[in-house]
Amino acid sequence: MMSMHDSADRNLSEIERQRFEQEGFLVMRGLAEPGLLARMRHVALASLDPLLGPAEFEADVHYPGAPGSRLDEGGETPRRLLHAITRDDSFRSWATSAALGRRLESLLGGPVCLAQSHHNCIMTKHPGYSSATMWHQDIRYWSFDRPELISVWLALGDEVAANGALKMLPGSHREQLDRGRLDAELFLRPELPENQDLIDSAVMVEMRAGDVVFFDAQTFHAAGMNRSGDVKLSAVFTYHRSDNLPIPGTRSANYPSLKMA
Ligand SMILES: O=C(O)CCC(=O)C(=O)O
Repeated sequence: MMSMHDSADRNLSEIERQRFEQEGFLVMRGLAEPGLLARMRHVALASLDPLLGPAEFEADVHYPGAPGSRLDEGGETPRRLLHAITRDDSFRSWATSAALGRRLESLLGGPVCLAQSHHNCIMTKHPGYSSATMWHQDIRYWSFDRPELISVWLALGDEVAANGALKMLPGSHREQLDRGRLDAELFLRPELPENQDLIDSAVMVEMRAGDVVFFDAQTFHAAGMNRSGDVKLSAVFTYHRSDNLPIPGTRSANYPSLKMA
C-alpha cells in the first residue's frame, strides 16, 4: 500500500500528464505530509483572529453573496490572506519543493518558478459571508510572454459542495471564445444560450486535506459559497516556466519569481 510520504514524492505518470493536457486540470491526492499540512493549517487559522494582513476582503470583490461594503455586517470577512510564502516557512518549503517542481516541470515542459505576484495566498471561505466566484480564467488579468501558467490549489481541510469546492470546465483551456460570451470583468455570461453546454459540462473537484488540484491558467473555474459551519482554507500558488517572463511594468512583474528547491 502507498504511504502518504510515497504519494507526496511521486512523479506524474504519462496518463496523468495527458489528462492534464486534455482537461486543463488534474487532481492528485495526499501531496502534503501530515506534519507540514497541520502546520500550514495552524498558521492559517492563527492568522484569522486577529486578522493578520495583508488580506483581501469579500467586500472588496463584489462577487455574488459578498457584503456590499467593509462597513456592512460581515464586511470585515477576509477572502484571502495574501503573501502566503512569507507568512511561514511551511508554505514556502511546500510551494517551492523539489517534488512539486518535478511535477510542474513535466506539465510545463521545462524548469519552473513560483510567481510571487499572483495567488500566493491562503483562500479563506467563511460561513455566512463568503461569496460565489463565477466562471473565469485566472490568466485574464495576468501578463506573461505566453499564457502557459499553472495554479496549484492545496486543500488544507476537506473541500466539498457544501463549503464551496472548486468546479472546473474540462477542456475549456483550449476554447477560443468570442469576446461577447464574457462580461465586462471577463466572467462567462451564464445567461447566454451559447454558454449553456460549456457550463453544463462542469465537474466539482472534491478534495480531502492534503489533496491538490493543478489547473491551467486558461481553464474556466468557479466556486460556490460556504454553506457549512466551518471556514474552508486552501493554499494557492502559481507557476510559470523560467523562460516565460512577466511583462515589465505590469502587476505580474511586481515581485521576482522564486526558483524551486
Ligand atoms: O471562490 C473560490 O474559492 C474560487 C476562487 C478563485 O477561483 C480565484 O480567486 O481565482
